[in-house]
Amino acid sequence: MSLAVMMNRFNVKGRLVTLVPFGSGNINDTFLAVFRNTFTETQVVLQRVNRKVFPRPEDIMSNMHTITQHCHDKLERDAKLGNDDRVWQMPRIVKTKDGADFVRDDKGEVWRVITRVLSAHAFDTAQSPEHALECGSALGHFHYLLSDLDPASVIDPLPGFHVTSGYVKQYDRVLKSKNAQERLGASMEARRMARFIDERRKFAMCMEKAVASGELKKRMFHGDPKVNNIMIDDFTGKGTAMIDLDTVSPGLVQIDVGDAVRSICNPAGEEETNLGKVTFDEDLFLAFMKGYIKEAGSFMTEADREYLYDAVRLLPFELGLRFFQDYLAGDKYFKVRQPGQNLNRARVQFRLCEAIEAREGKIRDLIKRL
Ligand code: GN1
Ligand code: MG
Repeated sequence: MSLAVMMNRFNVKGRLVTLVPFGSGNINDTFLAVFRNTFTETQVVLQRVNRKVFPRPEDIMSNMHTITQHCHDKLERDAKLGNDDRVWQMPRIVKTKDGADFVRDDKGEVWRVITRVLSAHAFDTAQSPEHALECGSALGHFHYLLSDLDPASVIDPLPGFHVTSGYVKQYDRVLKSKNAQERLGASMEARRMARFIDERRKFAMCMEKAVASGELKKRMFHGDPKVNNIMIDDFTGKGTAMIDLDTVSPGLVQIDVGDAVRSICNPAGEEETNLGKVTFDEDLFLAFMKGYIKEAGSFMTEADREYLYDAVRLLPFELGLRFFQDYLAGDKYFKVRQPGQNLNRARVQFRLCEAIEAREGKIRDLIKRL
């Protein structure tokens, strides 16, 4: 079935005028579709959901209904109280012409359509401290909107997601394979990275320990709040939406902060091949955190703040570990365009992690003064 035929199974008004690859996700395949009729234009996003990563599409779609409805209701209440200084937008599910949330094609692939947030853009890297501040505000606002959603009302879309100990176990399993041993044997860089991981095994458990001891409580988190999932309003320059809602589920808000920071405070981006350009930008960090705390400060406890540094250090480590493990396993999870891409992505994250470790005192200080 062609892409256009698939697209036309969904209920969008007008005639399909264009359908092109869109965005830079590592998991799903994404396309932008533009429909027009005499008087209006509608833009939607068509996605083939990665079945290996999300084997139960009905769960992610049902979660999306729950999440968007909850946020919508809260926004309406806030508007009545006059608490809505930011125009917030959310993607919405576009049903099929038969009223379903998604289509399974003859090959078993899962397709869904969501609306595009208009007059707004996301960027692959932070553009300025002002942009970083708006990213922080958007994430904080998103956490605020979801802070009173009962975590039991969503289904865990990806069991084990951001459970660092699970990634370490998976890495240890892969390490024993012939493929991994060959790749390690062939590259000094890969062996250096294996040592980097070994030196941080204890630290890798920090957030899980804090949850187990009751110090930290899971709320709702986004799961993937990297810079290109944060939409900025074209007209006001304000953060206006969080997109890519498939991983929104019970989790630690600190994990989201760590994930957003590793993506925003490294101006070189995730795909940089010149490691010398990978740095931790303190100005971007301070701006991001200011925006975040302004929106989320009201529900954060002392302990919540105490663990921010650990999360900021952990997330580049965890993502580097996930990329490295996937490289050793033969690129089974993250899409690659060339061999060695996952190894390079891991190098970038580990370099960022080192840059953060070298600034521990300063980062902790900045957080205290917020
Ligand atoms: C994946 O597909 P994308 O780019 O939205 C991954 C995130 C990583 C990110 C790194 C479900 O997200 O956890 O941080 O790549 N998503 C999943 O670019 O594993
Ligand atoms: Mg994603």
